[in-house]
Amino acid sequence: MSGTVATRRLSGVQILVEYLIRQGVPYAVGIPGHGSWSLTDALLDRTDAIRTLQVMHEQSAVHLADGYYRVAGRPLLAFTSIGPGATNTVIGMATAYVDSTAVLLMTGSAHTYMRGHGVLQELERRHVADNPRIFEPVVKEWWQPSRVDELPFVLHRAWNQMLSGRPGPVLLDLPMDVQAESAEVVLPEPDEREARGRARPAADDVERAARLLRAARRPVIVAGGGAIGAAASGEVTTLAERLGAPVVTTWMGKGAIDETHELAAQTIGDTASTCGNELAASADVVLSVGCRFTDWSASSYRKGVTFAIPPSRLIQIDIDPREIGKNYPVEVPLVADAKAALADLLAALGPGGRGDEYRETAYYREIQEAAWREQMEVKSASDRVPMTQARAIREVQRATDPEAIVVTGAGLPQGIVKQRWVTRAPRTHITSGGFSSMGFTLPAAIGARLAAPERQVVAIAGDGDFLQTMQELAAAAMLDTPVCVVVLDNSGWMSIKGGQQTFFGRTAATDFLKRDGSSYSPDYAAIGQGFGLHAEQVNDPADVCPAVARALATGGPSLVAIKVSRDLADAGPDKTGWWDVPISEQHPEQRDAQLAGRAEEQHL
Ligand SMILES: Cc1ncc(C[n+]2csc(CCOP(=O)(O)OP(=O)(O)O)c2C)c(N)n1
Ligand SMILES: [Mg+2]
Repeated sequence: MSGTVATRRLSGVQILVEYLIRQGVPYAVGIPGHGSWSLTDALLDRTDAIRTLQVMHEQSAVHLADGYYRVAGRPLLAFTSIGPGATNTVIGMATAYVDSTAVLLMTGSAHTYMRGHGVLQELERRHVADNPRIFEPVVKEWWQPSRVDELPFVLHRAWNQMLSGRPGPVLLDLPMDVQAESAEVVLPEPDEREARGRARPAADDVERAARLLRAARRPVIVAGGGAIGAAASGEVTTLAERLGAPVVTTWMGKGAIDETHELAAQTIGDTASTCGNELAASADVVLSVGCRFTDWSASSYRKGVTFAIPPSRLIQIDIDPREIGKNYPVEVPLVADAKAALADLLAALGPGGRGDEYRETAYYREIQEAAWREQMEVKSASDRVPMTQARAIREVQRATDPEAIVVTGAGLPQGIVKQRWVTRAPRTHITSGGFSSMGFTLPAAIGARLAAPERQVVAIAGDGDFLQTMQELAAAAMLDTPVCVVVLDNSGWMSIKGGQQTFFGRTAATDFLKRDGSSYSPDYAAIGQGFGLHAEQVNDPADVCPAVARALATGGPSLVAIKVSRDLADAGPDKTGWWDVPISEQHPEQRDAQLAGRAEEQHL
């Protein structure tokens, strides 16, 4: 073969652009600056194959790419200039890193021959061209090539690193001269470099797991983000039916099973479901599929609240060995791709009986009787005005198709949607789960819609979340991306206020107040209109569904602002678990409660 491979003379950024086109990347999203002039210039020559999208803040470029990946399972390029544009993306990369989603970020970097001299916007006092070290804890790997001819190698390494094993964001910090200079190169053939294949678990461990599951009387499957990332929802559901086991989900795992399935036992953790927690805590065997057992999902490890491991015996599937045994002792570790591990487990269990035989067990009746729905009705059916967020999202969902995508960021809406939105399919519940970033909702929703142009996309943001990236209404307007932004306006950071009240008995700096002490809210409908969107204000629960339906029917970007309750008792999701928040001696009552719970935690 040698001597027959075609070389091409390409600039650094042309190599990048041509490589992205070979990988089928449809969009490059970011804000140009002198640090990435060469890139935006090179993109101009390939508008036939890759489109440049503008956002109004670099954080949003990464959230948008992240939202796209969460829906499509394929990455985009996010790009920035050098310096502040680059550092603006850190929260986006951290969000992607914590939730194991793939984003390729290119930041501009000082010319190699001028590194350290103090190029405009260079960070150089501790190390020349030092931007990437800011990103070190939030990327799987980063590169700062010094020569153009390094780029083909760097790109196929970056691509595989981003997408193989446990996915994650990667950073290419590209010096301006390396962007501009040309070299004779061979572009990597994606096929020849692709790290295809699914890592399988050890066969003897699969046998042990199957034996444990066969003997289990109260098995529970815990589906995390890994189940969705590995496209293992079908296997999760089949295994649940084979075992008669309920499936509970974490934030990232919501959608791993159709939540109307009779074995779907809802979410687990502190703002989740009572049925999910009760079943998981009383399981004899817990099978976890790609979940980290965070404090939020595991009720800070307090025994018997969400889990009791031991005495429950844990079979843990994870692609990343560092998650195995991290928070609970493991009886059977299965270091593997979730889909492959579940397929092997199903094969080891052998053929079952009838598909719905599980319906005859007492355990099944218990799963069906778990009294959660009635409790949810209290807030979800409430007629009060200003309405509960629970009612608001019920009405929003009434206006949408079953396969609609819902997107949330931090705040009460994130917990409410986790607890009450009925998710029917994987990759339709998109949230900044592990890092729980505010400001995620709107830009990620734009990315979600670009990934699924045939789906309805509803971005449900708290006013605080929305106010962090609302400038992306401009991006939605310019792209004419039909996302429906629902702003739940309670004049404050109510989730934080609620926590203050619970844990400290008083609140501070969480209400949006005018100097006279009255509540402050911008006019969100006017803001939407100001950006050129169809926008409405809604105050009555009965008006929410028609307003959202009208907004979706416009076929363009839209905004529905909803006044929601500021009353802490009914503002947010029901607390269903336990969360360990350290409390000072100044609040003895709350501190005693915390210490009592802490004494029962199992992680030590
Ligand atoms: C970027 C960022 N800053 C701060 C926080 C801490 N935080 C979590 S929720 C929240 C308030 C969210 O307010 P809002 O979006 O209005 O929702 P609400 O709880 O009021 O319904 C804050 C400040 C965070 N998660 N992310
Ligand atoms: Mg709020």
